[in-house]
Amino acid sequence: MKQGRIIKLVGGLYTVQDESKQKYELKPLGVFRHRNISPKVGDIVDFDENNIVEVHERTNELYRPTIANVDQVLIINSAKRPNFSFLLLDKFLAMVEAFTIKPIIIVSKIDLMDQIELQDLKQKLEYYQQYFQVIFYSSKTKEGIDEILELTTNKVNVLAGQTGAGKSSLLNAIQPDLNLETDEISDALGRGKHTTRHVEIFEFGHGYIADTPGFSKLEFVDFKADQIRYYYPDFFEKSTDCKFYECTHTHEPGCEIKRQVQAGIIPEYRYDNYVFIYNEVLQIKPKYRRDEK
Ligand SMILES: Nc1nc2c(ncn2[C@@H]2O[C@H](COP(=O)(O)OP(=O)(O)OP(=O)(O)O)[C@@H](O)[C@H]2O)c(=O)[nH]1
Ligand SMILES: [Mg+2]
Ligand SMILES: [Zn+2]
Repeated sequence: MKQGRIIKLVGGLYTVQDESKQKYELKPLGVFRHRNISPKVGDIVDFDENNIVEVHERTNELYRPTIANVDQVLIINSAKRPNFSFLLLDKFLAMVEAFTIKPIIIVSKIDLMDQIELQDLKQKLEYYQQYFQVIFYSSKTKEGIDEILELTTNKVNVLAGQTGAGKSSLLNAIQPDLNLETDEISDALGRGKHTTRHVEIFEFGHGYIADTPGFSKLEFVDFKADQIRYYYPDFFEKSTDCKFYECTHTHEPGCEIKRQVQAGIIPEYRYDNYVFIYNEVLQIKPKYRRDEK
């Protein structure tokens, strides 16, 4: 029996790569269907000549894109085209934290900003740097690429970010022979065209990296409002000083988070986005929730 990692799934056919980089095209044993297991990209599996026969236990699972055993998610936010959005950033951060995966913030297309704009953005992101790694990057000038290469080595990395943010361009810069399809911004709103459509993890140097179709909308369908506070690691850490143990940092008196916003320690935009996400999740109709009976 051999062991390898699933790196691609197209039309029910899995591509598995073993330790010596050899690739095999395999189908899962029919028995998986009865056991309610479906092998996923990223899975470590045992296989014979024709079939995947066993799926190893996963450390985590990401949905949409469906990838197992992810070490970290690189959240790509373009400085411009589309414009940098702290709301999108905070949503992506919360989403990745909810999967208990490590997020890394990459500000892409920094070549499109002038010095003053970039300084201003860097300053606004200083607070985030206490809790997350933040990298400033451009596929045009290649600034930041060494840092990205270093932190992605020996890891299974997933790229996330709005369509047009520059995910495929970053992948092409890391591994030019991948030659992924990128596309021109499609309309005046500066949105891309969802050029990337399927999930595959690519080998580069000594790690794996997955491009994902860009999200235009993030869905918190499986979330509960009172859990969002766990997905803001900064708030979670500071919340030990809230008067109430189960403080949601919205309406409660004696809230340390609100105090720190007022004191200028937590940026107002980070807190406002928290309240925005909290209210958004509150409004999701229970019937759409998979986890509520
Ligand atoms: N100026 C500049 N343009 C960039 C940079 N990176 C990407 N672009 C352009 O931005 C557009 C979108 O880039 P993609 O890499 O296709 O974006 P994506 O995130 O993969 O988009 P989806 O596949 O739709 O999710 C393309 O026209 C790229 O040429 C950059 O660093 N600087
Ligand atoms: Mg793409
Ligand atoms: Zn609080």
